[in-house]
Amino acid sequence: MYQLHFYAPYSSWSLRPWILLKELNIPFEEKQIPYLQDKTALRQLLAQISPTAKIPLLTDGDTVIWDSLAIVEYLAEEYPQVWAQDKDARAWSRSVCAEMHSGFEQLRTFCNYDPLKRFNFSEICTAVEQQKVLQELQRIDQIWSQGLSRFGGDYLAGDKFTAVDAFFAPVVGRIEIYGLHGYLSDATLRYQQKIQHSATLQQWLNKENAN
Ligand SMILES: N[C@@H](CCC(=O)N[C@@H](CS)C(=O)NCC(=O)O)C(=O)O
Repeated sequence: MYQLHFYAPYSSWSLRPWILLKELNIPFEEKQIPYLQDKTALRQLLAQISPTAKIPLLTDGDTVIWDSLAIVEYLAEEYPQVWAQDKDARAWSRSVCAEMHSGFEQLRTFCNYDPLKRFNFSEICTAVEQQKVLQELQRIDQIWSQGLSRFGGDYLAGDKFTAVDAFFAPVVGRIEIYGLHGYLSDATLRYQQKIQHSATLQQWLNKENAN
């Protein structure tokens, strides 16, 4: 059986494969790592598990897969429902997942993923920082609007939860944490609320720290 090594609810990168496995009902064993405040101790602990000293990490017998994008692609080999059935939707999904994986630096930097807290965006960010974040949020709104209208479902690539929804789940959280709802259009706000209040995401947020 797959084993997913992660820490919850503070690891945004771990949320991606975890929520995908849960939403798709793929059996796996949860190997939750204690989230240590001492960063050196945390890094030493992670180095024992992962070649990059980072999580998430998936094992499948002797096969070890690290990095959320590689994990998703590995799962897709056995479970084609990881990506949308429609070829065009799959191509779009892979493109925006890659864009998310390698970009959105401002959002990551200034809107740290601290999912159990709430912050006032205009108080914790300077005007310049806000502008940088909002530029990226505009792109998120554009991506989500495009997926919702083009593939015609409640999810980004159609009527089922797929990897592209998993990849944007941490952004759903960041919008909630920093109260950025007002910068979304109606359809994307509905999508953000649907994911934020889904039973699966709530299960993630309620995860006990393994400490
Ligand atoms: N690109 C990697 C990023 C993984 C990553 O940065 N994970 C963070 C947790 S959210 C981590 O393990 N940080 C530990 C550290 O940097 O010491 C992925 O997609 O899995």
